[in-house]
This record gives sequence, structure tokens and C-alpha cells, in this order.
Amino acid sequence: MVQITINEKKIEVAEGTTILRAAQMAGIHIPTLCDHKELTPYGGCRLCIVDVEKWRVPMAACTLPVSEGMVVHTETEAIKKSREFILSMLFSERNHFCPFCQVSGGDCEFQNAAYDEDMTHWPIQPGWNNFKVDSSHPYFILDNNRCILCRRCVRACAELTGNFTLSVAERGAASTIVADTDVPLGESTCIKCGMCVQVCPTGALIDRGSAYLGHVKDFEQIKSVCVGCSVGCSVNIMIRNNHIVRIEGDFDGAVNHGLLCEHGRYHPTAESRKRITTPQMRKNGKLEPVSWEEALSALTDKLQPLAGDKNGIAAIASTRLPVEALAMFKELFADKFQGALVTSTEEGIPTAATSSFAEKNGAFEGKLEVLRSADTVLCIGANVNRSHMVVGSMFKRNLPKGTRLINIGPDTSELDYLASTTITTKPGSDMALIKGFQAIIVKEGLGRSPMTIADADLLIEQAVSATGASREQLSQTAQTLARSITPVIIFGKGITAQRDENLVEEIYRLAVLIGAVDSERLGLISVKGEANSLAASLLGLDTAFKLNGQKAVYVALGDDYASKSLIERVSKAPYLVAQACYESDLTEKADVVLPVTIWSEQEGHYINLDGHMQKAQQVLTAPENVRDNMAVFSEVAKRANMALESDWQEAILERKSSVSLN
Ligand SMILES: Nc1nc2c(c(=O)[nH]1)N[C@H]1C(S)=C(S)[C@@H](COP(=O)(O)OP(=O)(O)OC[C@H]3O[C@@H](n4cnc5c(=O)[nH]c(N)nc54)[C@H](O)[C@@H]3O)O[C@H]1N2
Ligand SMILES: Nc1nc2c(c(=O)[nH]1)N[C@H]1C(S)=C(S)[C@@H](COP(=O)(O)OP(=O)(O)OC[C@H]3O[C@@H](n4cnc5c(=O)[nH]c(N)nc54)[C@H](O)[C@@H]3O)O[C@H]1N2
Ligand code: SF4
Ligand code: SF4
Ligand code: FES
Ligand SMILES: [Mo]
Repeated sequence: MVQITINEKKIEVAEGTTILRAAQMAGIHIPTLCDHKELTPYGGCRLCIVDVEKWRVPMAACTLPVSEGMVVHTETEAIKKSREFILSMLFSERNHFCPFCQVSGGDCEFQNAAYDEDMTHWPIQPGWNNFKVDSSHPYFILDNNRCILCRRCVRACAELTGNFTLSVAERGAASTIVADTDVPLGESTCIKCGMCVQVCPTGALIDRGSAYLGHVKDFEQIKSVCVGCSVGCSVNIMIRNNHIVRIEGDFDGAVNHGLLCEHGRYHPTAESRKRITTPQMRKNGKLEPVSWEEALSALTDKLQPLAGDKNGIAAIASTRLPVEALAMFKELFADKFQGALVTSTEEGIPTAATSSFAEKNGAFEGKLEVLRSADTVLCIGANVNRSHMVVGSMFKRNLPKGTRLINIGPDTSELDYLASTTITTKPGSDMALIKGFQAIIVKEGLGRSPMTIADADLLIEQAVSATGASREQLSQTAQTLARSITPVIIFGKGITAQRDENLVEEIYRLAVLIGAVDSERLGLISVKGEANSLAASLLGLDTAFKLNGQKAVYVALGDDYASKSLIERVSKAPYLVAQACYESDLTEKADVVLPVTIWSEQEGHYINLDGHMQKAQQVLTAPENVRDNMAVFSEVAKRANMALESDWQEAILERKSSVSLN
């Protein structure tokens, strides 16, 4: 520990702490602009200058580490004057004509910093540069004329998202923020996560969706969880007049630590499907609006006689529903109605193989945190640059520091340009490939745990012919894996869709062999699907479905999309119930349509891909005639004289989970 004094206050902090962080811990405010708590200190704006006794010039508090006995003053007349000068210089460099800017009036850290120093005008005439405004991006606009070159966006793109799209071109006053080799943002390698916009302290990066819709002080802010996929990122939802204005990443989030992806940040406010706001029933071949009473009693009359019938009811629920609703759905249709088929829209594609291996082996998957320290990531059959972007970011950001990415699958993907090794394989050749890797490692004596393989050469040959990769490439890759200190294996639907528990087991054995999995570390992760993929599998809602003669089909789709294949299969049913939020080809074909709440109008728990149980909050009030999914299930149960009483927290414990729950 180091003793220092700031503004007469004695403070003890850990060695290596910067003056700025020490001051913040002690509740002393030092103005900053380029600093951001999640980004490495940059020391670019100089607004944080402080006076350090025995130092001849003011120092940037954000980059200077404390040393024993240091005496710091943050509010001397000289410092205040310098601060004002620094701000004046920054204002004069570009076009900060505030009245025209969407963040002016409270949301601009730069403007706020000037007000804090009691500045009322520009003491230096601005330079009026004329940089081109880049409006090629679907979600935001880049106006370099308002940029103060703090580089927060550049650092966020590299250090948080790990996409390395943004950088600074030119030098000095001519510096501008550019994408890639100065191409329009909309044509760049940007993955549209929006982190840069969230961290920009000025109006240089403009959020198209929420610009001019108010300031943060006008919004209600509610912390919740994104239900866009199985990562389960923590979000801060900004609401005004029962509308979501903007969604931001929550830097306190247990899983994402602030990161979000395009899907989570922008898609919820860009919904274009048509909402269903009243129950409907098919009458003379046409869907007609009806009362809840009429719809519910008609469908209960239809379902009740089918209870226990082997060809009775098929029920399918979306894996985007909260666990509470899924558990109720299961109790109603599996336990009470004794449905012929009760499953989910994902049919266990992302989870069935891992669950059945877990039945035998217990929890074998690790937590996403292991990715932060991975020196090698083997990504097989998962597209983490598209489908679980935040998982991708957790290791992509370390690629410049030497982390290796090995990407394996049949298709070229956006990950290839970042990968140190890409192996393009033939679909379904994974079993041969994994066994080939094991054989090479064992044969060369590189294994980190014991494994005997009798016919190594044969297995290696089979791997070469099955995958179409060269023997040399397979050998080099196997060696890289075996020589890594902290390797992690990620797999996704490319593997799990094969529904082969043995393939998961061989991947697990490879993980043990290379030391990705040992008594201390579980460096093996399957990325799963929608927000409650894992919960659905824990509830046993994970069987593939083919309809053969069921007399009624009940689809609890919620706000999910129905795939073509699902619609094709269920539309043959003699009686179809669609519990759904939006009009679709599914509801078009239904006999009864029940309008329910969307994700933001209901609350409930989600179990993410690495076992975090998190609660999503209700943030909006639902349209009047729309009901909660659970209320609908309990109405159906009540009318059929069934009592629903199971506890979801117990229900999910009936099966072993592939990853520990917390
Ligand atoms: N933005 C966004 N995110 C999503 C979703 C979304 O719609 N949008 N959907 C969510 C859902 S429901 C799911 S299920 C997940 C899916 O997420 P992932 O599990 O990552 O699945 P995919 O994105 O389909 O990527 C699968 C990869 O496997 C490869 N592959 C195909 N066949 C084989 C094979 O035989 N062997 C190997 N090794 N690879 C193969 C494909 O080329 C592809 O790169 O994503 C979730 N996340
Ligand atoms: N045989 C087989 N069956 C499967 C799977 C499999 O891999 N193989 N996967 C399972 C899984 S994991 C899932 S999640 C389900 C469904 O998983 P998928 O088969 O991947 O579903 P899709 O058909 O891609 O998506 C449904 C429809 O919604 C549209 N859609 C989806 N997201 C958006 C969006 O954000 N905006 C717009 N405008 N349209 C969108 C798509 O264009 C599509 O028409 O199928 C399950 N069943
Ligand atoms: S665009 Fe915003 S975040 Fe990026 S350097 Fe300029 S002011 Fe900073
Ligand atoms: S990675 Fe998944 S949970 Fe996270 S923001 Fe994107 S869609 Fe939402
Ligand atoms: S905050 Fe320290 S130099 Fe910008
Ligand atoms: Mo999925």
C-alpha cells in the first residue's frame, strides 16, 4: 500500500493505482474526458491535470501512478486556469456549436465539463473544420467535426469488442476517427455492437434511434437482462412514455461487463412485425376478433377431451419465454394434459447432446470468464462473430496480445480474418477430426493427461480423408492446442445439431487431453441458442418433433419468430392454437390466436449458456387486451379443472445441467 495526500486528505491505496482512481476512491472529483473506467488510461485530453508537489509541471491524473508520500492538489488557481485553457483549446479545434447537437443540454460530457468550469463562451475563435459526416451506418452517424479525439471509441472497439475497426487517421489537428482503411462505416468490418457510441463523451457518434428523443434525465432507466440470445447480457433500458428509447450495456453486468451486440442493443427498438392485440378465432374459414372468454373456453373444450390421448396434444414453446412460463407450460401440457409431444421451438438442437452427456458425466462445461485468460481458443461449429457476438469479444480483444484463434467448420465466416488458423472441413467430419487431434497429441507424447490410443495412425488418416484438411495442418493445429497453457474449446450448433452425445464426449476428452479441462479450470463451452435454451433443456423440453396424427397443436411462441419448418409441420394439424405476440404465417394458419406480452412487458428468469440465473424486468405496460403467458396457461388449467402448483426452481433441478447453475 502507498500513502498519499490529495487536497489535504490522507489516502491509502494499492501500489500502481493512478492518482485519478485514488481520488475517485476517496470521493474527490477530478474532471476527465478521455478517461473511462473500463478502458486503459490514455492521457490524451489533459483535462485531469493536477498539481503534484515537487513536480515542475501539472500532471495528468489518469495516467500517473501514485508514489509514497505524494502530495496532490486538484483545485489550485493555476490548475483551474489551465483546465479552462485546455477546454477552450478543445472547443476551438472543431465545430462545437452546441445548440445544434443532440447531446447538448445534459448528455454531453464535454459541454458539462465546460459548465463545471463556469465557461459561458469560446474565448478562442473556433477553427470551423469541414470534415465529412459519415451517415452510411444503419444505427449511428459519425461527425468528426464534434470529435475531441479522446479515442474512447477506438479503445472500446479494440479493448471491449475486440473488433479493431476504428482507428485515428492523420495527425494533430487533422486527426479523424476512421473505420478500417478510411472506408464508410456502413461498408466497414463494424459488427454494429454500438459500444463506441455508448462511450463517446460528445455528439460525435450519434445514435440514430434515440437522437433528439430526450436526454437521459428525461428517461426512466431500468436494469434488466437481454433476451436476444443465450449469453444473457445485462442491459440498462431507457424508457419514455411507455417506449424504449435506447438500450445500453450495463458495465456492472455479471456476464457481459458492459458489452452488447447489435441484436441486443438495436433490434428490440427496430421491431417491424404487426402486433396482435385481441384474441382471434377462425369462423367460416376466417380469423375473427373474439373475447378472451370465447377463445379460452373454445380451446379448453377442444383440448380437455384429448388429455391423456396418445394422439392427443402436441405442445411447443419458444425458448425465449421466461423459465417461470416454460415450467408452467410443461406442467400444464406434459403433466396435466399428458400431451403426446411436449417440446420447444429449438427441439433441443443446441442442447440435447450436451444434456445427455451431462446425465452421465455431471456438469462439464465452464463459465465464460475462462475466455478472458485463454491463450488459445478453438472455435468449432460456432459462429461467435454473428450468433453470440459478446462471447466472441471476450477473446477477440486479446488477439493482439497473442491469444490464438483456431476456427473450424465447413463455411467461411467473419471470424476467419481474425483467426490464426482456419480449417475448412467437410460437414459432419467432426468426430473423425476430434479423434485425429487426440491421436496426433497422444502419438507425439504432448498430452497433458493420460490417454491411450491403439491405432493412432489410422485415426489420423481418417481425419485427413474425412475433413479434407492436410495432415500437416492437422498436426500443427493439434500441437498448438497441446502446447497451450490456458486453452478453451467453444462449440455450437455445427456440433450440437448432430445430436451425438459421443461427439460431445470426444470433444470433452480432447479438452482434458490438452489441459483445457482439469481439476481447476473448465475451458469448454457450448454456446446454445435462445435466451432460455438451457432452461428448456433442464425442463426436458428438448425433443425433436415430427407430427404424426396429433389432434391438436398448441404453440406458445410468444414474441419469437416461427421458422418455416415449424410452420410447415404444425399447419397440418387439425386444430392449431397460436399463443403469440405478432402476426405471422403461423398465426395466419391458426384456429385460435391468443395475444400475449412481449419480453419487455413481462418479468421472469433466464438461465444463460453458462448457468447464470438472471431476472429480466418488466419495463413497459402491455396493450390492454394482451395477457401474460403465464396468466393464459393458468386460465386454460383452471377451465380444465387442473391445478398448476409446481415450483420452477425445483422443476429445473430434475435433470443434471451441463454447466453449474448460479
Ligand atoms: N444475432 C443473433 N444471434 C443469435 C441468433 C440470431 O438469430 N441472431 N440465434 C440464436 C440461436 S436460436 C442459436 S441456436 C444460436 C446458434 O449459434 P451457433 O451455435 O453459433 O450456430 P450458427 O451461428 O448457426 O453457427 C454454426 C456454425 O457451424 C458451422 N457448421 C455447420 N455444419 C457444421 C459441421 O458439420 N461441423 C462443424 N464443425 N461446423 C459446422 C456453420 O458453418 C456455422 O459457422 O445463435 C443464437 N444467437
Ligand atoms: N433440423 C433442424 N431443426 C432445427 C434447427 C436446426 O439447426 N436443424 N435449429 C433449431 C433451433 S436452435 C431453432 S432456434 C429453431 C429455429 O431456428 P432456425 O431454423 O434458425 O429459424 P429461422 O428459420 O432461421 O428463423 C425463423 C424465421 O424468422 C426470421 N427471422 C429470424 N430473426 C429475424 C429478425 O431478427 N428479423 C427478421 N426480419 N426476421 C427474422 C427468419 O428469416 C426466418 O424466416 O429451429 C430448431 N430446429
Ligand atoms: S468519436 Fe467520440 S469517442 Fe471517438 S474520439 Fe471522437 S469524441 Fe472520442
Ligand atoms: S450477445 Fe446475446 S444476450 Fe448479449 S446483447 Fe447480444 S443478443 Fe443480447
Ligand atoms: S482524462 Fe486524463 S488525460 Fe484525459
Ligand atoms: Mo436456436
